[in-house]
Amino acid sequence: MDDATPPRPISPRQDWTREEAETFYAQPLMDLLFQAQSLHRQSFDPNRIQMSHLLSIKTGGCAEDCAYCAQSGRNGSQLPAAKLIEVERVLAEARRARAAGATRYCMGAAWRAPKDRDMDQLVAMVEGVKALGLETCMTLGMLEVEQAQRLRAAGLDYYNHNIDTSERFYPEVITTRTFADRLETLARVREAGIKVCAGGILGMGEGRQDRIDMLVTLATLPDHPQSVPINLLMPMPDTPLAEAEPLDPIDLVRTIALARLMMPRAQLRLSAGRSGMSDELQAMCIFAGVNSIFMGDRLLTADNPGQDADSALFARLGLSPMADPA
Ligand code: SAM
Ligand code: DTB
Ligand code: SF4
Repeated sequence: MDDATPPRPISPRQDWTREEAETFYAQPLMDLLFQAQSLHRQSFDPNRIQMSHLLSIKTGGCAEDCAYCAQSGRNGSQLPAAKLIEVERVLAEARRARAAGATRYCMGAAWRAPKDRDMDQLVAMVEGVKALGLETCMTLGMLEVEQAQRLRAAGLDYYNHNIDTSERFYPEVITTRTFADRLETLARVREAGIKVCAGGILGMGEGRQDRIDMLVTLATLPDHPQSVPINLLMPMPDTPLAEAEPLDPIDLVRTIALARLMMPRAQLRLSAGRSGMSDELQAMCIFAGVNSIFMGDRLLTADNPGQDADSALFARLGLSPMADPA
């Protein structure tokens, strides 16, 4: 593509190539941001943010070796393994989250995969949260076909399962399961009729091409994921990535803008890492196409800005939550 003909995104498409994506990513930032924001406005109110709430329903002692994760039993982290929590605790938290303006409730477990003996309790959590009028989301690791079908029948709206990075870089981050395993679970989720939430982490030492390739993989799935979380690595003590070189924040913004251009209708969530970001950087991410965040002062094990900081951010930027707090 020559300089005289700026690339024109046509949406939504599933035939993205690496070269085309690279052309968008490498443009002058103002051009990239303008395109992303223009497309964003065709599908979303630019001043409204969807709020999700995250709860760890089973913490620590995970069998996988994800190099970024505080919950891996294989990393040096001291986090003790807990049991799956009681349904009532999940529902009490969900009521609080709803009152604070959340519209989606995400339940995360530090598992390689759920065991069949846990399914009744998981089903009860989905049914209970759904009955509160919240959208339901779970992230439990790999799923069998029957497990996906049971969760769907219980009312599960979304399943989060991240590809995390490019296929090339993936083995440098996780060795206990493959990129293909991840795609297989995503296919089972999609085929069960559950909406797909899939994204990744930036700032793990990957290169620009890895960030682009990750988005190309997501945007060339049989359907675009309905929800795409972009996490900025939160370096956790005693993990192999504890001392990772911080990402240039402009690369975070470029990646978000590219995700918005490639998956124009997806909910794009600025997930982990907001607690280390300035209001100005968050504002740029939102301008680039973010329209969803996690609210509350905790993610799974790590800190999140919390309600006071987010209310101040929203006031400074003139944003409002998708649902008004009760
Ligand atoms: N165990 C399940 C799994 O990995 O599929 C679900 C929970 S796992 C913690 C969900 C996602 O959180 C990971 O795929 C990763 O993208 C993100 N994540 C975990 N630790 C993180 C960290 N320290 N910084 C940023 N993102 C992180
Ligand atoms: C996602 O992509 N980010 C969330 C959610 N999916 C489950 C998790 C972020 C975890 C951050 C690190 C922690 O809390 O331990
Ligand atoms: Fe386990 Fe998920 Fe953490 Fe990987 S990211 S170690 S699968 S909890």
